[in-house]
Amino acid sequence: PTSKGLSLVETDENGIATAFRGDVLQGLSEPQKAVPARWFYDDAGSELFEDITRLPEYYPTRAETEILSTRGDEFRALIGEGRAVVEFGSGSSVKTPLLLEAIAPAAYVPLDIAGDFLRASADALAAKFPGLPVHPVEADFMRKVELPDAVANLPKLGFFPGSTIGNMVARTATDLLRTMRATLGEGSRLLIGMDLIKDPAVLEAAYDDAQGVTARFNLNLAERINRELDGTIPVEALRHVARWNDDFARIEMHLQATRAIAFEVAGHRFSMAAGETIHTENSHKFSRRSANLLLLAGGWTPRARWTDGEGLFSLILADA
Ligand code: AVI
Repeated sequence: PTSKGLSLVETDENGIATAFRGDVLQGLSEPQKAVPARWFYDDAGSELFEDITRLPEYYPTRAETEILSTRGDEFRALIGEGRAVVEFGSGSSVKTPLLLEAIAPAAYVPLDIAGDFLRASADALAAKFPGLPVHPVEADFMRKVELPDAVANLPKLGFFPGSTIGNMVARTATDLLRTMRATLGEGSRLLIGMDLIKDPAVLEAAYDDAQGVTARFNLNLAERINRELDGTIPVEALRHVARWNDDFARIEMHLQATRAIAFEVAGHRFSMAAGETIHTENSHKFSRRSANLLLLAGGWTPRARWTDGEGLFSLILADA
């Protein structure tokens, strides 16, 4: 599990993730079957996600990296030096160094639920920035986190790149934004990536690439259920679907049954009619206004906004 695993996973004595089992059994029992997207990120899913970020159709990583690598002077002027950067999720190998180079922070605090991943990326960052105090904290950032004493008196900059906020429905997203504000405290700022609404054809291609990597990422969730929860899902009878939901301005990913199927998960029986789907992910896209509204609802005042040259993706700086 890696930095996209957004919730605490408890395991029972059999090593089975009880939270995973609970979410899957409940989600498969709903009229619209659904499994929360955080369960994509086992080791195989995390590797597939890394592959996705390098796909020609998947523009968000490239666009956000372009902003971070070309607007450093503006970040430094607006954010100022000497803050403690608190990253929600372990630092990505590319984006975090770009920000740290630009704003010369006083400390770096990556927060992540996955301890091994956190320590590995913290070590890599510390090696790259000798002299920068790095204080990794193993924690579920969906809840308020106590930051290390060493950064208690420093002004904070929260960093939440990647548009991971878009994987949450508005209620969860506003809860997280408010929790971040509580974690970071008065006078803090937040630099957050939010993907933009665009031509649905571009969006659907980004989530249904020609090489089929996103399809494998989605199908890996069914394979993970089979591996970890004694599942018998006939994965060959599921197909990856990515569709634009215009009412909610989001790409939805589903696993669709190509024929009527029946299977077991953790001793419970389920069936799907031909054409029925399991909803596996939402990826919300934002306009300038809807992004600002979400931030305001979450307790943050937007102050500055950058987009890449093609206007595909935005990074927003907001004040607590
Ligand atoms: C992690 N998250 C921001 C990705 C996204 O674009 O919503 C996850 C993803 N799902 C399919 N492709 C990428």
